[in-house]
Amino acid sequence: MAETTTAAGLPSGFRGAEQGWPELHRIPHPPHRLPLLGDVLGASRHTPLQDSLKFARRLGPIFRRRAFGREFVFVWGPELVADLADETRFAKHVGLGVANLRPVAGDGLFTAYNHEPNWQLAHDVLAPGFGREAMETYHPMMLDVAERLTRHWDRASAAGRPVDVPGDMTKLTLETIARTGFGHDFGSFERSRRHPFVTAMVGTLTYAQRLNTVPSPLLLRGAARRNEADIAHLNRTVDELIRARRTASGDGRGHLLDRMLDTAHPETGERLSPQNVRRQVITFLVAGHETTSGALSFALHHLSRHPDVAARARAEVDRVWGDTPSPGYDQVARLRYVRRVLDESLRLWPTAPAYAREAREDTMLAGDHPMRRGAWTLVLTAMLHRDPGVWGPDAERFDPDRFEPRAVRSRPPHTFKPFGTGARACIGRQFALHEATLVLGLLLRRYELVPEPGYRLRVTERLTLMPEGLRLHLARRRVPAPALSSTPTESAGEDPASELRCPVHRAGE
Ligand code: MNH
Repeated sequence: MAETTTAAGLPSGFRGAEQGWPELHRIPHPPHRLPLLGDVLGASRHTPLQDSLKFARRLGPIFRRRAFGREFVFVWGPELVADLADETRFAKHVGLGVANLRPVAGDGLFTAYNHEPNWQLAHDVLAPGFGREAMETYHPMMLDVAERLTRHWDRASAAGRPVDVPGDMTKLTLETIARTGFGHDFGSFERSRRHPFVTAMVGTLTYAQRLNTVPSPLLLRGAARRNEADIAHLNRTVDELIRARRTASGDGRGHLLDRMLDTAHPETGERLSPQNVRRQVITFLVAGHETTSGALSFALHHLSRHPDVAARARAEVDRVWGDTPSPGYDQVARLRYVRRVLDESLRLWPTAPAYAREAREDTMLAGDHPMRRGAWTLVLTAMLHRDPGVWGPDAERFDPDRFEPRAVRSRPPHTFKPFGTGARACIGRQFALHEATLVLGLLLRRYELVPEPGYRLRVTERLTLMPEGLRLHLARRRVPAPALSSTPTESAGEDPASELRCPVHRAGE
């Protein structure tokens, strides 16, 4: 599959802003610019996001940076972000990191261009696979994988060893998506070395990230060859998976792969091609695990640092779950406070920290910045989530109460966007939130989380964010006593107004 590339070898979405923003000169940029490299002072190629946050603080709600001889516009001011959420004038832009994944994921959901027919087809065929009914069938599989994690952590705590949080969360989320998506088991918790499939996947992700931060892909020729081999390995493995399911006839157990293979479009009767199914499988494996793993890891970090929050969350788990060994599907949604802990973690460190939007027509951004059709900008979610104008003077402080319903209602819309926006927002949102809430509940109920002395949060950036080197010590709790009375909890369940045609996207997004 040949991708269009520019002379510099960059994906075609990698266009500078000079052409698209007629009044670019009005957008501030950092003061010290180097002729060739651009705004590199105070910037490191390992931390592009965190550098952008520094620039954002200095330069305000819209700013630009120069890299590789091109200009890039960044936006995080709430009025600007809200305007960019207008789907009639703006749409997802496939560029930079997303475009770099095209060789791996092609026209799969995440990397498809808006005009590619396979996006709508795959969205319509797969959306029910992320609806409530499907989630209920994934729940016992998620529980199963989570129990492998707790067995692993029980051994560590018995031996007095700290646990490697990001490493173990990545094993957990990978096994969960492999199991619910394709009925597959990578054996992550049982192996001492990574599964070759995982190595290949991480390899392609790392390569895609490096393409963003290197002036010319020619500098990566050796890595490019390895990348080709990694992609070939991924394709081969997935094709085998698909073949195995095709021959195991009548084995439909409601995995995503079953749906992809068996479901025709509800209106047109069209089906996904085998080539496209392969791309969706790779897409879900890639998109479905690192972001959730990071979200869980940050949440565990915050919980270990805020014993008061952990105690409140734990009390909720004990109250809602009692001593049932296997909480049911509905008992996860009832963990309202645990869910707020997760939201607040995703506020401070949205693990997919930015998304790109482009103008569908010549337009004026927030009445102030003219954009030509096709011009695009990066929305810095991580900075939007720290705007004192929205979140108050203590915006940097971890406080789950910001997500109490009344507090949420008092904020303007489009101020919390960890899952992106509009038609191309995350299809796996409910999946991720259910999985993460379930796992946090199980872990809080079982362990006290003790930080490692002297650990200071450092955030590593691949395409996603992760707390680097986070280790926690665990103390086993006593098994919770049976609840004396089952007090009715805060009104649980789904918002009745969420009956939309698409089971994934709701009103208000
Ligand atoms: Mn997910 C799109 C964040 C979990 C599958 N996801 C997006 C976008 C964001 C995002 C942001 C929009 C990107 C863009 O506009 O370019 N996703 C997350 C986060 C988590 C997450 C923060 C966990 C926490 N995502 C998941 C899971 C799955 C998944 C789990 C699958 C099981 N995400 C996707 C897919 C898309 C997407 C597929 C692309 C949807 C589309 O364009 O139609």
